[in-house]
Amino acid sequence: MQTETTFAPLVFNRSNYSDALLLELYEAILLPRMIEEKMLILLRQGKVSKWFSGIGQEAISVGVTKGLDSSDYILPLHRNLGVFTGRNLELKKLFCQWQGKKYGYTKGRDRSFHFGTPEHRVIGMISHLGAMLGVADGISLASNLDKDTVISVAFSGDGGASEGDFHEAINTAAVWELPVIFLVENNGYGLSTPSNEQFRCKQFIDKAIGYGIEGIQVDGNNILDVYEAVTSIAEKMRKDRKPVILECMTFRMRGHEEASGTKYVPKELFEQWEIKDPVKNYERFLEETGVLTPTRAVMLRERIKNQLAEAWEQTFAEPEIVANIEEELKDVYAPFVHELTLPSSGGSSQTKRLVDAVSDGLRQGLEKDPGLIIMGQDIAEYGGVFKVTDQFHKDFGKERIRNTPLCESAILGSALGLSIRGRASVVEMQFADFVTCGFNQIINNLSKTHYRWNQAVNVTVRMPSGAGVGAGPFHSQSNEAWFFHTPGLKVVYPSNPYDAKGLLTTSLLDPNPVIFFEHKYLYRSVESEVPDGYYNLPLGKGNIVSKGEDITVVTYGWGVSWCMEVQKMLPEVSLEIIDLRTLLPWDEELVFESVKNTGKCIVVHEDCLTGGIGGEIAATISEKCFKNLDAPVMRVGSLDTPVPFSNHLEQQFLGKRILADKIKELSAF
Ligand SMILES: Cc1ncc(C[n+]2csc(CCOP(=O)(O)OP(=O)(O)O)c2C)c(N)n1
Repeated sequence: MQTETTFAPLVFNRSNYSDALLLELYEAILLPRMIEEKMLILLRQGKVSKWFSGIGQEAISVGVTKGLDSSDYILPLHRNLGVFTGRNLELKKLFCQWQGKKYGYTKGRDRSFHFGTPEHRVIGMISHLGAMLGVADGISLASNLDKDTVISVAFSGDGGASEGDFHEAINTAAVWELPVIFLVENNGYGLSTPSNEQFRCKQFIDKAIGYGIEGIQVDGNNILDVYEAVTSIAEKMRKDRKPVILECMTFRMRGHEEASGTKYVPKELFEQWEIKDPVKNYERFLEETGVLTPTRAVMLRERIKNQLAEAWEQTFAEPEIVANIEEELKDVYAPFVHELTLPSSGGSSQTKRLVDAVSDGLRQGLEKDPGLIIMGQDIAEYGGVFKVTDQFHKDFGKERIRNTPLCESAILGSALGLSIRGRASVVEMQFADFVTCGFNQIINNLSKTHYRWNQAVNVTVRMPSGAGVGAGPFHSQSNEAWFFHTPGLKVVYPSNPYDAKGLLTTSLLDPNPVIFFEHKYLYRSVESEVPDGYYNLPLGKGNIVSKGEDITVVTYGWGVSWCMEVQKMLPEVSLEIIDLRTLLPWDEELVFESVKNTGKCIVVHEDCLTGGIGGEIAATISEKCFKNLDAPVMRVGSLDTPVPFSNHLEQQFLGKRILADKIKELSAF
């Protein structure tokens, strides 16, 4: 352990390592250095674009990768080339990735190290720092559930450690006793921001105390120190499953990225850290101990040089991507063939409330898939704030009905990690409003992962939403539009108990992230006949809940009840009420067909008017059904204010207030 950085040539402790191992480490650290040296030349020649250099920090990536088993997961960042080379990724494929070629890991869809390759157990980053730390939690949670010995290592920079995700992920791992090494590469800068403008603690291992876990600090430039630390932490962690913060002290010898320069870094720091260069020092040590002869060193460099030249030649020879819209759209979602299961004929059924139907669906989902995990705040003994999972922990155990700390982001990240390990999961937001605290995971991680690197994301996020219960601006929002706008998500919004159960059981099977809305007011106010046995319903299919001739009403959720009420109030107008059931993708065919017959259409939702999904639906109908329309497509939404608390204000807020008048107006056209 060390706390102060000393600027002297590195001293290596070879322990009882064999010559073969020492040489293996040498080859492993030389390769990323030589790739980077070549990158700098290619950059100057304008043959490659952006590059984040890890020169000076290679001992960390390489020491970690070599210190783990090949079955362990690594979640590296932008300076961790040595992880990718250490796990023997094909160089041509890696270079094609950087060049945006189709042969790369993301078919040109994402850049640099932004990809996962599960076969190598390397799960790369998204741009948003901190986002992968929670994913490591999920990966290691799967290890605990499967009772295997796989661990994970999640990288963070010292700058990225200021993100809330860092705190949430470590806190969750500490509470759940997950085998994750949270590795902080402390290189003193986050882009241009020095440590003293980033955090106040003296060192990151001090933070470990607050999380009740162990913190270990090493000289990150010394490959043998890193290797030793990782092997011993890993050995212990496979038995004693607790997370550890491993702080590696190091320095970035080049700019944040090659175009950004290094003016903000005092020159003497480069001189001091040059003395501690991880590659040169290790090479010197090996030569001094006779493990590496000069001839062997020259031969090795020559071999790598040729290998790189060949891989680059092949990369440049790869054709540029031919853009193809169909192919792009196809990969946004993981393929899913829905197998319709109808309620068994003659099976029993009961009148149930929506809350009971959701509960039923979840219960049967858990029975059907023994790998399925539910995570949420207060969902075990307490049963969840709406009692949807009441008593579940008794039947399925607390491992599967998992109380979570108040860490929305880490838990949604964990759900992605579980998916990577082949497990489906459900995350219950206590209220849909709180999803904002996990927004990044949904919008940037869950939704984009399949498109980027072909990983199925079987996560259902349950969202108790909506107004009508006098709960004010932060417990009443309709926020489906936030997700409707995000390719890669599916958005489901049932209006009644029968649909809620059938749509939920399908969502649990779907290998795509599903944002599943459950209206709080409807939980206990609507009832319908619900089969006791298992059944499911297709996503993406709407339902005509009331046939009519004069006006097509497109709605969902609570809006369905509003429209049914208005139909009773206005028997002179015949409404064809369509319950969309799934908002993304929405059932255009069903809607267009109805509009063709009625010639008039109104879109009704509880969400505020401006930017609500009604705008998109109305625009599409106007465009696609123009010839059939006898009037403009109209919309009803709620007031463009936050959802107010007082009952009087809330009633005024809700679009229901103007619905009958709008229908009369449309009818009069
Ligand atoms: C959430 C988020 N905010 C800002 C950025 C922009 N950004 C990219 S790298 C970086 C600095 C990161 O510093 P650090 O975590 O110390 O890692 P280092 O680059 O030093 O390895 C910043 C601010 C980002 N990628 N993600």
